[in-house]
Amino acid sequence: MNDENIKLSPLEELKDKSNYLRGRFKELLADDSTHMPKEEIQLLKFHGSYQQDDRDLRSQLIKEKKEKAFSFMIRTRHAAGLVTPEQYLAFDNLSNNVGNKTMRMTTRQTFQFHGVLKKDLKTLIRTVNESLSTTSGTCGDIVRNVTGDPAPFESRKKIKLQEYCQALSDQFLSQSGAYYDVWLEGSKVEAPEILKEGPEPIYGKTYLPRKFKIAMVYPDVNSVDVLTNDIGIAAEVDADENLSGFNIFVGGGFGMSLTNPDTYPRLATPLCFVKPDELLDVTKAIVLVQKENGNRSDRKQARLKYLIDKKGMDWFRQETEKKFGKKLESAHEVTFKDVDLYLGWHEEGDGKWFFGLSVENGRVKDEGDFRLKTALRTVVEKYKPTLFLTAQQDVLLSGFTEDQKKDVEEIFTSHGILLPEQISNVRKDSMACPAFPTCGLAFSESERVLPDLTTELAGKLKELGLDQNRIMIRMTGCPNGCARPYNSEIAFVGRTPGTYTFYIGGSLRGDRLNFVLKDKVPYAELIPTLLPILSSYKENKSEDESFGDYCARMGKDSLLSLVEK
Ligand code: SRM
Ligand code: SF4
Repeated sequence: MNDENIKLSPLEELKDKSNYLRGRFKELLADDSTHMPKEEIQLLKFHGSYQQDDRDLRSQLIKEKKEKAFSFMIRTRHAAGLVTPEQYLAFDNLSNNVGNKTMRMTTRQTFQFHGVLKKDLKTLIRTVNESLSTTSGTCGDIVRNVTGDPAPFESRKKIKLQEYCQALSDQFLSQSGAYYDVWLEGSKVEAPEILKEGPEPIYGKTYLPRKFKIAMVYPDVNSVDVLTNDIGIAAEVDADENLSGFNIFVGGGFGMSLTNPDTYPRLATPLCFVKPDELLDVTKAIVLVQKENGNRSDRKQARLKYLIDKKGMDWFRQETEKKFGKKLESAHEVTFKDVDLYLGWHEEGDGKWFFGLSVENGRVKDEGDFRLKTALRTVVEKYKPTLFLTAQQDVLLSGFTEDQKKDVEEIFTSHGILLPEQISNVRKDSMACPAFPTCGLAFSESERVLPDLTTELAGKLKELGLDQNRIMIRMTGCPNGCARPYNSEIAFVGRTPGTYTFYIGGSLRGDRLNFVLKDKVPYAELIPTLLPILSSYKENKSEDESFGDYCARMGKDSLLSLVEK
């Protein structure tokens, strides 16, 4: 135990006394209240759900002295984004029957349901489990969904990274029987043998100090923003394309608070190289070092990145070696290429094709002539493709034959969905977090305003002759970083209602943090602030230089002088 652990955060006591996350759920789910008490709100996260209230209605309801409009967000778990067609259809039904009729593909390759009432929580969680998925450990102080490169190329399947992601996800799944007792008892789902009364073999009674994220990519292809994770894993292959091992990076994380200078975004740094059969043990060793040494007093300092920066990489390496039981080999050099969105048609191998569909901000919905939800359901019912969610909030539909391609395209276009080649580059490379009305932490709008902003910007880029370039924009409603703004070429981070901190200079490769250009920029000023920089890029960039690389080369002062001119 370290000094910080002398006065523990109240959540530590709550976890300790929860009887391995059982809390009082059984009795609370049986009553007819619309919401949970504050203790169970925290414990519920470990089971995959957040209590929220409709922020559009909040102030009016308070004025009228009425109860807030409570509902729940629920997140599923899919290692490397793999979703079976049966799961997809079950989720589509659930969102219609007990959700707000939309689903959201998240930046960590999962689905989120919103607007679920307390009385329907059990139905939703049971049905997710009956479809052989789970919501366990998708939120809370635990290892979250393990992300991984989603593209289902046959050549990559041979390297089996999907299976490694699944094995990691399984290794770190909670083994408390609470999940089964609370949500699944009496359902069709059989109690898995690994579930126990306690103790949890890895987590113990108090789980981890904070959330913990793991991601894996193919050599060079940073398709899941691997360096933004607590553990980032880059596979390495030999000259014959056989897997030779994994380079392990540690201490990535983006959450920060602009008013707390001790918090900051950090990209993961190299720790070691391990052989394929050492992956599970080395990740377990890292998680245990964080579990035993991470800050349990101040949750704002509890992520692995702060432990590593405080104690140093040498210390961290030694502690990991102690848990791992042997010396760690130094990491090999890894360089990343631009993130491939995998949109449009790609030959998988074996005569099959996959189709990458761009889904704006991951929101699957029907709205007027835009009927994405019906279109996806139609394609999934008809062709039963396996789905792979991407970390850019898009989806890859896999397993089509050549002669099915035309019909698949027609289903989408007849439902008002643009094919990837009809969408502007800037829109394809944009991401927004949900923010209002569901997220309790949002200061400004995000998902609801980014589409209009990208429409306007796409027009300006066309006028400038930059519409064929890739330019990446990410927006969030607060500095927590859910759409990973801090390595984006351009990012707008909610600061106060209607204003944003304007970041610039990240990279399409995801390997460089950006910097603050201006603070508290009103929404209406975001594009006018960007335009002089885009013009200067057009005029002065060197051949093939990306926008982010250009901005990083120019630096803050020269970019600001362009804006202020
Ligand atoms: Fe996140 C909290 C949504 C990916 C950093 N995130 C939240 C909550 C649950 C708000 C809350 O605590 O009350 C948001 C729910 C909003 C809603 O209405 O749905 C939320 N985060 C999301 C999603 C849905 C954004 C999206 O556009 O897809 C992503 C769900 C991922 C998943 O499937 O598991 C999501 N969140 C991320 C990422 C990106 C990533 O992991 O690749 C980050 C930055 C990386 C990191 O973890 O450092 C991220 N979320 C946070 C943080 C800040 C953590 C920190 O270290 O300080 C919070 C707040 C917290 O934990 O206290 C947060
Ligand atoms: Fe909410 Fe902030 Fe995350 Fe957006 S970035 S979903 S506003 S916590």
